[in-house]
Parts: sequence; structure tokens; C-alpha cells
Amino acid sequence: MKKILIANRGEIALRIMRSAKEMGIKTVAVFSEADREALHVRYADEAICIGPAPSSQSYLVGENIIAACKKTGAEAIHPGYGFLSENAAFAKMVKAAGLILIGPTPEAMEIMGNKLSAKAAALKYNIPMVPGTEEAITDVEEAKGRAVEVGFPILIKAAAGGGGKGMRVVNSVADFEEQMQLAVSEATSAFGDGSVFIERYVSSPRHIEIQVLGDTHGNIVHLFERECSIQRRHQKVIEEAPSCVLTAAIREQMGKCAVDVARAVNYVGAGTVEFILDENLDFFFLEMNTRLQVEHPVTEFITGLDLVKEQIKIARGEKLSFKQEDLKINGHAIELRVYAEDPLNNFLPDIGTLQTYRTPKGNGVRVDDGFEEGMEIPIYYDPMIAKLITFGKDREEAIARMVRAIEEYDITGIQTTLGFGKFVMQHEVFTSGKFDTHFVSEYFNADSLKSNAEDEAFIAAISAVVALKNKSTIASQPPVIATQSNQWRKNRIQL
Ligand code: MV4
Repeated sequence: MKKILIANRGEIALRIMRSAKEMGIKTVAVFSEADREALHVRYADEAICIGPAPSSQSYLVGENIIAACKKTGAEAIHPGYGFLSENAAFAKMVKAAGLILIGPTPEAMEIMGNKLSAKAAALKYNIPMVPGTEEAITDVEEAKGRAVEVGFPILIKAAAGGGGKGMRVVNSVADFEEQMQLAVSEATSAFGDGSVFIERYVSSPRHIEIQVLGDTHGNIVHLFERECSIQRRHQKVIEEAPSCVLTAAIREQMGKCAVDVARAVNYVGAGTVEFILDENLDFFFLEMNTRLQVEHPVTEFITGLDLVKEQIKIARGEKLSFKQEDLKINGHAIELRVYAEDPLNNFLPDIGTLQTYRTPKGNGVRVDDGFEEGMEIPIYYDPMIAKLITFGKDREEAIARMVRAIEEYDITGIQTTLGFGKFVMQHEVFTSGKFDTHFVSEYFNADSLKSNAEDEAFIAAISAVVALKNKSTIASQPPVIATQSNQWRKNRIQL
């Protein structure tokens, strides 16, 4: 494999190219008209425009991407995450064009793309699953009967679902029919497939996922878990590895189950098996994501592996170079997704220019981003600016390092989730590890950040007064007043 095309943009396109470069592989970027000046375009050895700004006319057009491969002589495609990464039809097109998709087979994508067929595949191995219906429910009365057997509250889920769409909690039999109709219509409009099914509702779960790798020789290993419970409206904000609640025994059981789920579809490549964990630390398989995940860097930190390199080696037909027993967890890693969103305004996407953009540096800090100072955040795509990942010998050190890195990160011109991240890192419920998927809705409101901002303004005012009082001795030195672009200098006081 001498040249690969990266069918993605932003931080993940850059991240993939870096690994390819280290392996001596040439890279081809594709870009939309909105991304002409983007970093991934400059970083690649070659770049091809594949259409107008909307992703439906560029990054999602499989034919254009395959044409770009033909034109540049790229032999393989890395789809990254999102866009075409889990599209089985695209995977088939790639194969038919005589190209290699750096990812699983179309068959595995197809089975795992539907939650019901995913659960059916997992049934072959004794994988713990939440009690519910094994098939799509069609008859309301029959479904009601099944819901009563399972016991309320129950959750109605869309088989084709994702991102919590088409998901409805039902508390009593009286509400069932109405909620089912809502779920079906939501699923139909979102996925073009109104199939829904029932599960018992696990009310306060933690979201824990296991990273797996499978090669084309039938070897499958797991790379331990990632804890992804800190999310809002089904969008993850903070992830970490390992989870502070898993015992070695549960970790081993979950890992074995994840490998079995992957084995059920002869999984090839990097994948993620998603579980929920209840208060008793019982875990249940939910679904499998057949791509590289946004949060993969925390796994890279604790295992010392480069997941993109592993994906490429697997796509070249190589055997995994390690066995399960070779893998050990070392240290602790945390990721904060830095979104161009305003936490003070219900996390509304914030558009604009990165007037100041300076990233944190130093020991145990990794920033995966796709922007530079002066760039505009395009409105067409995901509002994630960067991923800030910190690593430490233990969770405490990783958290302290994250707080330090957030304070060092300097972004002006747009609102971001950095302050929100600091709020979480300093919250007792997070530091003690006793949180679940409801953390954000239970503990965060705009006021918790406002008071922080007021404190900072107060400290800045005090510093200014002190500096002024000392003016006679520091004559030519103007008082340093905190500005948003200069946060970590705010308390510099000279005598
Ligand atoms: C669940 C659940 C509780 N019980 N299933 C959310 C998205 C999809 N990946 C699976 N999800 C869940 N499935 C059962 N049987 C809880 C979640 C869930 C969740 C639900 C409501 C609000 C936030 C959530 C965050 C993570 C997972």
C-alpha cells in the first residue's frame, strides 16, 4: 500500500495522515469548496476537490471519492468517522472498484448497522443483553403485552437508530400506544425505517465501550474500555480510559464479550462494542460501532498503540503483532471534546473566526485539531474544533493535567466548551467517579459557569488594583488585566 485517500476532513483527516506518513505511505486529501484552505488539504501530498460545501454534495458522495482514487492512483480509502464510515453500500462500491476500504467488511457493517440484527448476531454467544423483544414490534397490543412482561419503565428504540433518535421511555402501559406511535414516526423520518423494539429501561446507566481489533486471519483482541457517560443529548463530551468503576474481573468479562460480539460477524479492523453498566455493575450489550471512534486517543494513551497504524496493517493483510495477554493498561487518559458551542446558551453552535488560537503543551498533553488562528469554523460540518487529551500515571494526575491544559488553551472569537470541561473536572461527582449518563443534565446549568466567569473577573479586578497601587515602583509596567485571550497571565503581580 503506497498511497491512501482519506475520505474525511478536520482533525481526523490530519490524524490519519500523520500515521500514514510515519508508515511511508503517501496521502490524498479530498475537500469540499468550503475546505479549500483547510489544514488537511495542506498536509496531504495531493488534494482533490470533490464538490460544494454541503456534505451531501461532497464528503458523502461515494462516486466522487472513488473517482478521486482512480485519478490519483490511491489504492485504499480511510473513511475516518462519520460521513461514509459505516455505510455498507459505500463499502461494497469500494470493493467493486478494486479498492481497499480500511475498515470492516460490508457484511459486518450491515449486520451491526441495525440494532436488532446486531443483537441477533450476539445471541450466538452468551452475551448479556437487556430483556426485551428480539424482533421489531408491529402489533401494538402484542407489544403492550410484552412490555408488561418486561416490566415498566421500558424503552422503545429504533432498530436503525443512532444518537438517541426514535428512543422513548415509557413509564406505564397507559402511555405505551402514544409513545410507540411517536417512536415509529420519528424513526421513519430520521432513518426511513420505522422498525422499533422494546428493552427494559436501565434508568441510571454508565456508558462503557470496549475497543476491539480483528485481523483477516481470525485473530481478535480487545484494548480495554472507555468510559463515555459524560454526554449531553447523546453527544459525548468527555471520555476516559480506563473506567474507574470496573474491577479487573468485570473488565475481563466485558472484554471477552466484546471479542465474541466481534467474532459473531468475523470482524476485521478497529471496532467498538457498546455496553451499558447498571448500579450493580451488571453490563448489557447494546450495539457495535464499525469505525474508528472520535475518542480512540484515550485508548492509544493507555495501551501505547497507534490505532490508525493497526487499521492500515490489518487492511494490508498483516496479522496482529500482539496477543491479548501482551496487552496491559498503563496510566489514565481523559479526552475533552472542544466544541464551538456556547455552554451559557444551551450549547448552541457558535460560528465565527478563531481570533486567538493557542493550544496547551507539555507533558501528557495531546491536542488533535484541524484549525489554526485566523480560520473560520465552517457552518456546514460538525462544530468540534479539537480534542484535548491528557494522560497521567493515574486518574488524579490526568484530571489535574486536564485542568492545567484547559487553563492554558487560549481561544477567542468563538465560545467553546472548554469552561464546561473545567467545571466537570472540578466537580466532586466527577472526581469521585460516582457519575452516570445523567451527570450533565443533573449537575450542569449555565449559572455554574457564570459564577466561575464572575470569579475570574473579580480576580482580574483585584490584580488591576494591586498593580495600580504598586504603580510607583513599577513605573513603566502597565497593570496586566485579564482578558479572555490571556487567561493564565491574569494574576501576574509585580512588586
Ligand atoms: C439504553 C439506556 C437505558 N436502558 N437502553 C442511548 C443511545 C444508544 N447508544 C443507547 N442509549 C441508551 N440505551 C436501555 N435499555 C440508556 C441509553 C443512554 C441514554 C439514555 C438517555 C439519556 C442519555 C443516555 C446516554 C447514554 C445512553
